[in-house]
Amino acid sequence: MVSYLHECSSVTRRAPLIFRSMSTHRDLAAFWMPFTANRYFKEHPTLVTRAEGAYFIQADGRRLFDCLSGLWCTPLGHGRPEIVAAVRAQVGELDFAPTFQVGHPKVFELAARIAQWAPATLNRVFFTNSGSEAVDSALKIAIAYHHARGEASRVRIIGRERAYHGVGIGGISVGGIAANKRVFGPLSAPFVDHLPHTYDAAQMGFSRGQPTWGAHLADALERLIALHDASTIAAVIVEPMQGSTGVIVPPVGYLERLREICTRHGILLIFDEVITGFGRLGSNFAAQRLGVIPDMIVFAKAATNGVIPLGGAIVEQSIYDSLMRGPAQAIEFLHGYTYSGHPIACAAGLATLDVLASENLVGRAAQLAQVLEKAVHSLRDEPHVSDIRNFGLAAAVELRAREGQLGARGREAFERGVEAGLLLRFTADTIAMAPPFIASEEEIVSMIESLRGVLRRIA
Ligand code: PXG
Repeated sequence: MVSYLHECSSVTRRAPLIFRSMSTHRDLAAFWMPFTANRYFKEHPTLVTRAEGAYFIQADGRRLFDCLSGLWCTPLGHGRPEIVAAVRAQVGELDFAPTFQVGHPKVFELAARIAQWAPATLNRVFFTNSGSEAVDSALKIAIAYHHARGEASRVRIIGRERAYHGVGIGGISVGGIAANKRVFGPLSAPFVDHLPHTYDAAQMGFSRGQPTWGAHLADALERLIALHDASTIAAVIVEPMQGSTGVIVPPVGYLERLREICTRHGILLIFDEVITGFGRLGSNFAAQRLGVIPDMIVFAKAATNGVIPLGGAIVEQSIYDSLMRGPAQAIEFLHGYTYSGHPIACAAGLATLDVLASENLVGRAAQLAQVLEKAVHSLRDEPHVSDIRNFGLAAAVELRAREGQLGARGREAFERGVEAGLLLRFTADTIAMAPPFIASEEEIVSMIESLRGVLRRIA
């Protein structure tokens, strides 16, 4: 997700990796690809044309194991029949309905079901179409909440270094990946500040699960409060586990301490669970796994198994209640999207939650997490490996960058991975993995063994 990585690689290809269904590169010209080195890709395209279960399939029939569940969004695998059927039925029955001043049954049903998945105190759901919109919505809810309570001075939001909260203006402002912010600095919200990130290779290198060092880093929040005064701070937003920046796992006690400080100062705590929500850590949300309950949870991605875009914010009831004031005919919160609670996305969401529950796939993720942990740490002595991190069914293998060529080794691993039947995700020189919950234990082990082969083959 770090955009700079795509600009700095000068790896030369050893072999063509892909089929070319397009007759000329010109056919690839019109699509401006997101977070991608467009010129490089269009010279060396990697295309997939089908997917089933835990695999993408290329036009020549080659299968690629889906090591990151799409972009962290397809934990039930591709082509899940229950979701396909639900979407098909919905498109025939009610293809669109507004949710401004009108409702349709599935949007209420899905909100109630998501509330059941969340910690008990979080039971009001605002829908969006993406994680970025969900983050911006949550920030607006936080500010509106304080405003409604007569604390309109609370407008500052605290994010964290290395955070990824999407690409909306709010998300960019509280995000902490410098390269993503650089050009857009002038658009940044004026009242933000950032906690330090929690990664320290010397203290926590090769930790299994949560590092034991680093809880004290939460005390930086006290310093920001001392600097800005609590009366100016609306919320703190953090990913419980930072995904995009390379699986940075929260130190034991760190989030607990953030929670305690926020509560003491009347500051809302928002967990951005776009990656960790719906089972990735072997629990419904990271909040339950870690036993730290925020005031809002932001979600997206796996909520519909990636089939139809849907995101949202799950909100503590008292926050919702505090905004339900003024004349009953007046709109309480001036915010929403044309497609908030789109019926087809809701149908996909309901089917996804049904499958997750009926097959206890969250429990399965917890079980597979142990297999992944054991397997991934066996790569420790392989070439180029500088750190390995894991939490739940997610792991990252960090490679040493080549001198003066940040990202080049990561890209080469990606390309060698395709040759070895893996669709890997690389961010600079870090490989992130978050396999589908429906993968077998053998497939997890074999993904790591294939990666071992890749590491031995790259320069
Ligand atoms: N918050 C978090 C924590 C995310 O990880 C977003 C917000 C934004 O969501 P949308 O739906 O607007 O993209 C994200 C997205 C990767 C990768 O490879 C991660 C994301 C997106 C694409 C790739 O780690 N995270």
